[in-house]
Amino acid sequence: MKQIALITGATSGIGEAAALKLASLSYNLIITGRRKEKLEQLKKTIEESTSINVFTLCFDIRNWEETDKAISNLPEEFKQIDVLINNAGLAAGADPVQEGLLSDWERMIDTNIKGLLYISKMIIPGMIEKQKGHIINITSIAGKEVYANGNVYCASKHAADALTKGMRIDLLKHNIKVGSIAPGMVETEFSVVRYHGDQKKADNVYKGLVPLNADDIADTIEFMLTRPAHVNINDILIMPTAQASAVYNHRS
Ligand code: NDP
Ligand code: 8X3
Repeated sequence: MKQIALITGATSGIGEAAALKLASLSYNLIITGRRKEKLEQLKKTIEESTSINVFTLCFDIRNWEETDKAISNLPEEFKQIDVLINNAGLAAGADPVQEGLLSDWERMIDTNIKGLLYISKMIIPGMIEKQKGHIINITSIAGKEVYANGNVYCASKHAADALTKGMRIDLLKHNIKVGSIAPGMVETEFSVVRYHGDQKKADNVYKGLVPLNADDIADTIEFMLTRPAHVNINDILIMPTAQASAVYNHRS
């Protein structure tokens, strides 16, 4: 029987690449996001080229009732989830804290912290019942370091890093692996979202250097998932060669 993986935020970037990678590793998939057409397109792409079954869940992870309803109503054949990739997340804005927008702060805190908690709360009981599971949280270099104008995004990713550690401790006795991947710059829709749709500002983020791409993170997920049962990778900090820290980059 195929194992089942649930990937949040699979409509673009890292989540989409992770879905394609996990399909190639023979996982049946539950993919989530708010953009229904993108979810349906990805399901079609995977199901047309593989023997993988894909179930789509279109909901806003910031909303507890929607999250609860989506997971509670999974069909029987998708209920036994083996792997949870907590990927959905975003940065909104890059302003000094004194100029930050309340709406940006709420989007980041509600998605990156509360969303991660909501979906985990729904999935963990099934893993405890089986005494087996693997949770990978996509955190960030922003969860290790704080940089200018990163304030609330950095705080939300520090929280995701702390939650990873806390989950690992609490789930230890249930044989559930918990780990995180903390990427530096990855070229996805991330910067377009951060700059509220300003493509020019987004392009500038990657100007003169080669950033990571979403497949690099999907490869890292594969590495973590394919370790033997007695090995858990706690955390991987992965950067482009041209990036040494949150603030030191080499641009040509
Ligand atoms: P993308 O913007 O390409 O993807 C973000 C995904 O999150 C989308 O699928 C989006 O789906 C989903 N998402 C966002 N908000 C919600 C919501 N409220 N409810 C449900 N789904 C949501 O960015 P990335 O792939 O780069 O980002 C993935 C993760 O990686 C994030 O947690 C990000 O913080 C982290 N990260 C990214 C880095 C980078 O440089 N790109 C570096 C370090 C970490 P939809 O819009 O359809 O809802
Ligand atoms: C995304 C990477 O450097 O913008 O988490 O924080 S960074």
